[in-house]
Amino acid sequence: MSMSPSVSAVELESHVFPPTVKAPGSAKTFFLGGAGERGLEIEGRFIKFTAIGVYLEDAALPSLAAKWKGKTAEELADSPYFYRDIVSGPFEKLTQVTMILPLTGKQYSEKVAENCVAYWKAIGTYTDSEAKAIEKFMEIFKDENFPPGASILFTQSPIGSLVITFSKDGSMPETGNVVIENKQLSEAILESIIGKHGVSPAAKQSLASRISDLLKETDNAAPVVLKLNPKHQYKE
Ligand code: HCC
Repeated sequence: MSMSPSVSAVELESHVFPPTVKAPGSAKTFFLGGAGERGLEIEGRFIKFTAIGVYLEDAALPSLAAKWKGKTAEELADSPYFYRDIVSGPFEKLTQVTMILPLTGKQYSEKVAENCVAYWKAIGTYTDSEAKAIEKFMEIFKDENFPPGASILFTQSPIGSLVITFSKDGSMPETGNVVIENKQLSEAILESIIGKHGVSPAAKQSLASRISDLLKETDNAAPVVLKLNPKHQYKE
């Protein structure tokens, strides 16, 4: 039996991220792990451009519990490995980026591309295949326009497919617009938001405090059941 954890909605700049959603391109239900704004300091003022919600498949909680149950929000927030485990954990993620200010597809995708490429160069994994995936990514956004309230949705599977969906009014479409099969890109997009140099410290803080609380409610990890290869089983 799978039950969604009991989570609350988060409201940011009049956009409401509901507690649970059905993600485009996935049959699963996701709960709101955390949400926060992404802003830029412009002429000494912090301007909020987007509101970002990070949703996780229900199975994320038992998976994260093994290492992180019992830690305070502060301990989670201080651990880069916690965010790494969210980005690369064996469960689906849904990242929703909702416009507070209008952005063109070109503006948005250039910023994301810049951060992904910087991340890959830093960890030494920028190859031809990533360059191609980023090129395809920019192409998808080239003619798009995102007025306030519009959303970009990334459904990220653990095997590495990235489903990209556009929503003009913040509602959740049933199906995605395009799929890019590139695990590195799928992970780098979320990494660029909540990773070490993530663009949304507010989303990171929200994830740490909500997940710290949610893990208190998880059952202790199920015992590991070993499956023996019959060839190797002991027989009298
Ligand atoms: C990223 C980088 C940026 C954003 C993201 C993930 C983002 C972009 C905002 O979600 C933005 C703000 C001002 C601009 C262009 C883009 O939300 O001029 O890795």
